[in-house]
Amino acid sequence: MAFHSGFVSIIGRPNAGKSTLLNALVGEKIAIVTEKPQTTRMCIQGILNVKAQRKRSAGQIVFIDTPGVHKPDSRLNRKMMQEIHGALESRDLVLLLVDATERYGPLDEQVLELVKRSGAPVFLLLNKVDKLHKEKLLPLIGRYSKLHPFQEVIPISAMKGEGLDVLIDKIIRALPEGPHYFPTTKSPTSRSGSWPQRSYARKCC
Ligand SMILES: Nc1nc2c(ncn2[C@@H]2O[C@H](COP(=O)(O)OP(=O)(O)OP(=O)(O)O)[C@@H](O)[C@H]2O)c(=O)[nH]1
Ligand SMILES: [Mg+2]
Repeated sequence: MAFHSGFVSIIGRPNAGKSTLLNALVGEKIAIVTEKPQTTRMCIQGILNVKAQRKRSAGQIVFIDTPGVHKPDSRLNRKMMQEIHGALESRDLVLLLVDATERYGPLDEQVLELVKRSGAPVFLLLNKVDKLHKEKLLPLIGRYSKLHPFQEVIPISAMKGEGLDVLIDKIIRALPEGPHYFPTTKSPTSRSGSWPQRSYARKCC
């Protein structure tokens, strides 16, 4: 069976839950998570090796966690925005993460513009659905779907691990056939869930 692989950037405004998602996907605490916005200051890579399952190919996903998109009004902020631009250039797929419990605002607009300009295929992830009243989810998906022809719109809870099996499955299907970008020599991390994999992390950019 074919092997699918590629680079997947996680983009969103500060505090959307990008680093929480990266940690949950690779099963390790490789990125700092706090309530304080703009915690992540440079790109961090997490590598996830996925085994073949039923009709899905095996693959390797290189996730890139980025700083939250913000106004580049200081030297550090400009450097952080450069990291985001870099992560958008060298990717096969973008995961645009929004906090589903927050109002869609100018910062989200700014993130979407960046993603649109990159021309990348985009999955929209509605995060923190564990805090959202269930009846609000469908209208929210409807509203977001009108903003851009997202390849997928997937509700998740990065904190509780909800929706991540579906997400990984769809990412593998969306990625092109490709090589192992990184060796798979590390021992498997223990993680509950139905997608056996080996993962490890490194800094990027
Ligand atoms: N309830 C809930 N909280 C979440 C979820 N995902 C993240 N959080 C919380 O949201 C806050 C921000 O999470 P981070 O992962 O640091 O967010 P980030 O997007 O990486 O933030 P920056 O690096 O500052 O851009 C933390 O308090 C997380 O615990 C989720 O699915 N549900
Ligand atoms: Mg972060």
